[in-house]
Amino acid sequence: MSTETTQTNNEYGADQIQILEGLEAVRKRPGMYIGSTSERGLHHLVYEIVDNSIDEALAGFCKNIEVTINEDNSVTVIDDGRGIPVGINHKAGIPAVEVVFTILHAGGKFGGGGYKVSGGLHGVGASVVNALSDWLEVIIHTDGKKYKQRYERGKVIYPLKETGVTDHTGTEVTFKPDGTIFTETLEYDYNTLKTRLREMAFLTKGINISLTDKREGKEQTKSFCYEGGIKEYVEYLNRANEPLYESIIYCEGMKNNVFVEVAFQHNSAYSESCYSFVNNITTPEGGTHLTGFRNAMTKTFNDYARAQKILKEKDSNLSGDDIREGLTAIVSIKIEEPQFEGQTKQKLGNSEARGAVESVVSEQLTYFLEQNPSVAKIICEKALLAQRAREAARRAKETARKGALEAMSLPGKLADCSDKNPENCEIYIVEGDSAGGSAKTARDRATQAILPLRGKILNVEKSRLDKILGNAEIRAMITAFGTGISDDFDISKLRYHKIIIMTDADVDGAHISTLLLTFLYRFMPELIKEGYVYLAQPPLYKLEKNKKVWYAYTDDELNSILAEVGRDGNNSIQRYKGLGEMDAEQLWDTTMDPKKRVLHRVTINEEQASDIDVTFMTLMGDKVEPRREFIEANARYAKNLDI
Ligand code: TTJ
Repeated sequence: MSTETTQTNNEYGADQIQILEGLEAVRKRPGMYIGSTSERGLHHLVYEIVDNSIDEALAGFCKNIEVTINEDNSVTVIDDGRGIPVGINHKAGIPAVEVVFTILHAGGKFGGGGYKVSGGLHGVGASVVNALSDWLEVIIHTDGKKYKQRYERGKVIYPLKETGVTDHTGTEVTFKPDGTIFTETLEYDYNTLKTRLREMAFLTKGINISLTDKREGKEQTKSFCYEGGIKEYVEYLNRANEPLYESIIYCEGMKNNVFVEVAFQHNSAYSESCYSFVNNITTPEGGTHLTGFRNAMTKTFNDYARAQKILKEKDSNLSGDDIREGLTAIVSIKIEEPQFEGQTKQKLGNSEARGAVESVVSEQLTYFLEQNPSVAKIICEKALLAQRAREAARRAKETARKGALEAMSLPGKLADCSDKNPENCEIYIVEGDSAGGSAKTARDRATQAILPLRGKILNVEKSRLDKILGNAEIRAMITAFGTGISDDFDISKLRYHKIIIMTDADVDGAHISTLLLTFLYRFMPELIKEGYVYLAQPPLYKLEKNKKVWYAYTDDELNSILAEVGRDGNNSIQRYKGLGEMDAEQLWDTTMDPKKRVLHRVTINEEQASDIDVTFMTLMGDKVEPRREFIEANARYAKNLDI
């Protein structure tokens, strides 16, 4: 305890001690309050502050929120709410705004009225941001006057002061994260903030949220406002697909003190994309609210299909999976005291949420189906087809399993490696037989296995399970990897710790890579999450001069090599159009030799899971135009796949 905190020279000295001890605890163990001090924690500071303005919007008093990344990587958040109260809080004996920024867990609880519904990772609020900032300044416009206060590392620099007059109300907070706490990075990422702020705008209908980057060379701005809220979110997620029907089905209601909002629409694809939120926080592991939604969907559609004789007496019930085939849904609830469970605290535990969602959705969906029989029929028929395909798939899987057990055979086209320790082993998935042949000649037989694939591989976004499991190329991959898929997946059986996708460095190659990644993402996501999947990078150019050879992997690289060796008539530049143009030795030198090659590990950022679904749906969906635009804009998918 430092000396200054024990000097009690004014009437609220005792409170001051408590305050500083509280914030000191935050500085000692920042991870406990914001999850981490990495880039992720740094960004959470912004969300914590913005959450306060969102609360004000939910209370009905704030329409606009402006977020600015300043040149020094400090961040400013401005809203047009009522302004944080500046009057003395009688319990603490200091202005309420000072309570908000200096007392742990004080956020939103004072002053009565509307309850605090939104909340950051742990709902800890503004005082934690203050404690972890080099400095923080708050400006309040209220009752015709302007007020200001500054803090450094959580400590008050001067008492709240009046600084002038104003003709509007609102709150403005600027903070600079503390470099002694955030040791990894202090640089804000525009796209990370953009993704989360867009999500917040979808989840709070009608709110206008803008993001502006003022850093030199990065100047840009974007604003989000969705009058339709989560209905528009579903439309956005489904934008690259063919919806099965026009309407986006929407249910909303209050039950057991839980506010429930659900929006969904089916598309012609086969996977389910369902995102759930509690108080605007994503719950990647679902929980009671999602269970309630699923129960309501299964029960309501089965009841309807029975009543309408779409399901005959002899037919078995539609399963939840059948009804959710091709479903894009958002389930968003607001609840007073959310209980999060599970290892990562990402799963909602409150039992009252299950009943609330189930009852709101059952009631309103039943009504919707009665009013919209043609939509109801389309969904039921899709579910019936799914049910039949699922039965066929079960049979296909059974035979596949038997086949694998009986023969224990690896695919014929696989050139396996001799080392049997998966940690040492890698498998190259190679596009085309001719490149596959060169790769087989070039490889290190001890540790490198080659699996050539012929032509385009199946688009799993557009095929049902029975067809997918019947596809020869996909079966070859499954058996070669050794892990099984979906529910049977067992990562401990993985035979190679590097799965390397090697395709031509052109648009077709990029498309094939994407098809392969889509398959892995849908059926073996753990392989990507655990970092076992890589993209090889073949060179784009070969440059020869005076019997010397250089390879360039990008246009920039070619230019810098040319700058070095001189641009003259003795250069011969070859533009590789495909892997097939390289002989075995060149392929080894440029793309396979572990000492020289360039590999890109494919990763998924959990927070961007919904964006990744969109990425795959964009690439694999029915509409050609978004796909072409996407491929052109992201030649190596650097944007969302974060390679
Ligand atoms: C609380 O109840 C009385 C009227 O004002 C309410 C309030 O605190 N509103 C409010 C807080 N609006 N905006 C904020 C806020 C904005 C930022 C950017 C940061 C913080 C900590 C609070």
